[in-house]
Amino acid sequence: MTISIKNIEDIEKMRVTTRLAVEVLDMITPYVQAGVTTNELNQLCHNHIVNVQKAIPSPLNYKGFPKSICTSVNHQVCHGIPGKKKLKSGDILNIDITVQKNGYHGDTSRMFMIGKPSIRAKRLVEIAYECLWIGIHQVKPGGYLSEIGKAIQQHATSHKYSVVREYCGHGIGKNFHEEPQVLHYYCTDVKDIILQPGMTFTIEPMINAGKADIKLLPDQWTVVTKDHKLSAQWEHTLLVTEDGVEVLTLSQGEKQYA
Ligand code: EYF
Ligand code: CO
Ligand code: CO
Repeated sequence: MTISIKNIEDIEKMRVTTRLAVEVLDMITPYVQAGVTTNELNQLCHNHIVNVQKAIPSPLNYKGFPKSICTSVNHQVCHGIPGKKKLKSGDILNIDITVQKNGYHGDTSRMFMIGKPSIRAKRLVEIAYECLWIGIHQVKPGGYLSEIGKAIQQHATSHKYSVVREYCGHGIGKNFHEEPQVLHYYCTDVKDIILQPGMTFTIEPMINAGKADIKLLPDQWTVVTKDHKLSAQWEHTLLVTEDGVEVLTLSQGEKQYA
């Protein structure tokens, strides 16, 4: 498969869908508190996407995934399945939202800190956010895809953190996952790609406080750190423009980073 280049009509539709994904994260934010279950957060997001946005939660039934959002708590790296456990003060949580509308997908995730997080947890969440933005700032037409992973890895390791290698960012558009794979580390084994205007993809680095090694829980979805140390992840959907990058899932509070 080749990398799809979006035309202006595609881009307009992606602007709509990516906005919806951001609005779900904004909607759910006041509910993310100690005592709430991730199942309850899933239900609120599902209802909003389906009933208010008249859209489709992309993860639901995707390759058999059983829920509408992913919720990954503490040492869970990604694809955490919402469940009955209540969030408690000190937890860190990633909520990952992908919405489909008018045939296009938009994908974004944020970290939430419940109550009073430890200094360690807060620092990991902050550095993971910096990793995302350092990756975004490598994106420009004529630039190399590999620069994204190189910069993210450099920043993470300079803070003694590690980068998960098994999961990556991805092209997105008419499909939830398209080419290219966006590695969050530097790898000389894969053919590099020159970025072109109209490419749309996510950057979503998973940054571990300990070692990079991960394992899959018996539920076959939830990815956790092998050493049970904390993990943090943030995600944006991006468009390569004629003169740089547009962060399609930019939120109000982030304008100063773009
Ligand atoms: C071990 C799935 C889960 N895949 C990717 C299916 O891009 C995503 N988030 O930014 C993303 C979200 C989900 C997802 C939700 C469900 N899946 C496939 C293969 C393995 C897996 O978990
Ligand atoms: Co996502
Ligand atoms: Co994604």
